[in-house]
Amino acid sequence: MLFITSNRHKYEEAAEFLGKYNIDIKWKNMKYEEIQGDTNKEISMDSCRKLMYKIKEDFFIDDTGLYIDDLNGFPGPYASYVNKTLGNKNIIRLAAGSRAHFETVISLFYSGKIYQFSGILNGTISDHESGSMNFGYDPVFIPDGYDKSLAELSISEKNRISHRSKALEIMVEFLKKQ
Ligand code: ITT
Ligand code: NA
Repeated sequence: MLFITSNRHKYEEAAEFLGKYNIDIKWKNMKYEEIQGDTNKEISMDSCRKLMYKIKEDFFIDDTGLYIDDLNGFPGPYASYVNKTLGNKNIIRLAAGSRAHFETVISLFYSGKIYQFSGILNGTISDHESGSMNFGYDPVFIPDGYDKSLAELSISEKNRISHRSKALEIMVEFLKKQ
């Protein structure tokens, strides 16, 4: 199965998680245009449709958003752009202490059809950056039940609780039934 992403961290997390189920994935980085949209689900569906005409084998993609309550859900599906432009220092300045959640939507192209699976992780925006796992917003996101940021967790620790692993787990359940 191919995982199409430009993001090395996403691939590493998915490979660790799916490895436990003996599902082997191959990383493929393909350029494609992402539409603007209100939800990760619709953006992901559109991207998946574009890619399925180019790729003849089964594949999946991962679209992840960060929704910050005090900012009315911003940056939501614009997480990638905002991470590059504002960065974590400004996220702290704007939203330290706010409730927030990540949502991952996986779109799977399997035997000619598209299936979507999603997972959510709730937490709080920290007032400082911490941790050495430098993936996106992880240094400023404190997951519920923890007193440290996601960037202080190893890949396998993050995979026990994350938005991405929850979505992947539902995909695994689906694949088991096929
Ligand atoms: P793709 O090629 O897979 O689309 P991307 O990096 O552009 O890779 P997204 O469009 O899903 O990914 O953008 C989401 C952004 O949110 C991403 O660039 C990261 O900065 C951040 N992000 C995604 N997942 C995250 C996670 O688990 N922890 C922290 N930040 C995350
Ligand atoms: Na993207």
